[in-house]
Amino acid sequence: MDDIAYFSFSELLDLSNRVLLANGMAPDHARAVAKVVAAGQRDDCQSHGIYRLIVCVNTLRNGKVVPDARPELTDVSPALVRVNANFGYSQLAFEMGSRVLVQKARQTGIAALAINNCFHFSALWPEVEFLASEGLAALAMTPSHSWVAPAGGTKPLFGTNPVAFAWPRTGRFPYVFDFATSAVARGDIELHRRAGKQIPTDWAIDENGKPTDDPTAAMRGAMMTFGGHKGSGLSAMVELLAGPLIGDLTSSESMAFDQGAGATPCHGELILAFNPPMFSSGDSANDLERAEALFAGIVDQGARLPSQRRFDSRLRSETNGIAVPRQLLKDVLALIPE
Ligand code: NDP
Ligand code: PYC
Repeated sequence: MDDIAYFSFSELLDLSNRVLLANGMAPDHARAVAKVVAAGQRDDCQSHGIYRLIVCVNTLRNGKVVPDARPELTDVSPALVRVNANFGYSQLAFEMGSRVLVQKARQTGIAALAINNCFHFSALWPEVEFLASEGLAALAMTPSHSWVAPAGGTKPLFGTNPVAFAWPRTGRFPYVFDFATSAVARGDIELHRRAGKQIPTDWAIDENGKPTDDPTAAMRGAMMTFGGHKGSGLSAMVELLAGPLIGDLTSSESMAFDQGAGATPCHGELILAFNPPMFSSGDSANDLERAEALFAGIVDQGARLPSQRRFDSRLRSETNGIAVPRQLLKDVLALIPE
């Protein structure tokens, strides 16, 4: 039997939605969460595709997340909107806040959305890509749980702390990068463990501070930042801007809040949006053309743009269907109670 099953986007949305509803998530949250995990699978982001349903359901079952939380929006100032997710998943809070963020960035040139008290498990590219589709440049960041040692240290302190950026491009996919400030997302280590595969020895150290190729030992020890002190500095920036700056938890505080439940991290997120025409000193069209020249300078020498693999996967999924490993499908279907 072929070990891959293929789905249309609407079939995968429906499957994800059913799993979440069957585990007590409110319909509007289930719809919003299903959309991002199905999009992750469509774009071949295995660590943040439908595998995340397993983690979501575990978090729903251990009672940490509020499955029907009502996000509350506060219009703080002309350039700042806050959404309190009230201990629900982040997606609905983002949907609510991002509409206001777009209006504010259009009016003021730059605006921020602070999301507080959200359970956060998703990739950030769907968020910055949405803002780019509205003609804005965008930057998003969020902490997680303290799994990562600062460069030169051996004890977990930082989260895997992703940073995502998008730049709008007319008639093309936007320029987007989205990466953890750790050597790799923790989800990737978990996928290696599930597949019985070793990990590269520069991803993590074990509990004795020694490099390890064993995913289980890595998860008990500490993950490494990417690029040594550079990733470490960026990771601290994420802790500060999406933590104390917005009145929310750092990754170690999120871990303490978890009380050993093993739930999805709960903390804040910061999203910034920039309106290019308002920043331009005059000739915005020319500025955007110069941005295109920069991208051409990357691809013309044989390098690839970040997210190109993902966009290619998206187009392939649209033609061939979205690939789901059968073992993963079995594990996801098993989440629906009899
Ligand atoms: P990857 O290392 O897989 O990819 C990082 C980025 O670099 C992607 O935009 C990728 O594009 C790009 N890229 C990869 N290789 C190249 C290359 N050769 N040339 C140019 N660009 C390249 O990501 P991570 O493992 O660090 O993170 C994976 C996901 O996990 C992210 O979406 C992140 O948001 C999510 N995450 C979420 C967390 C949370 O708390 N919510 C915590 C940590 C991670 P492409 O995709 O096209 O390969
Ligand atoms: O893969 O590191 C990760 C992660 C943490 C929270 C959500 N994803």
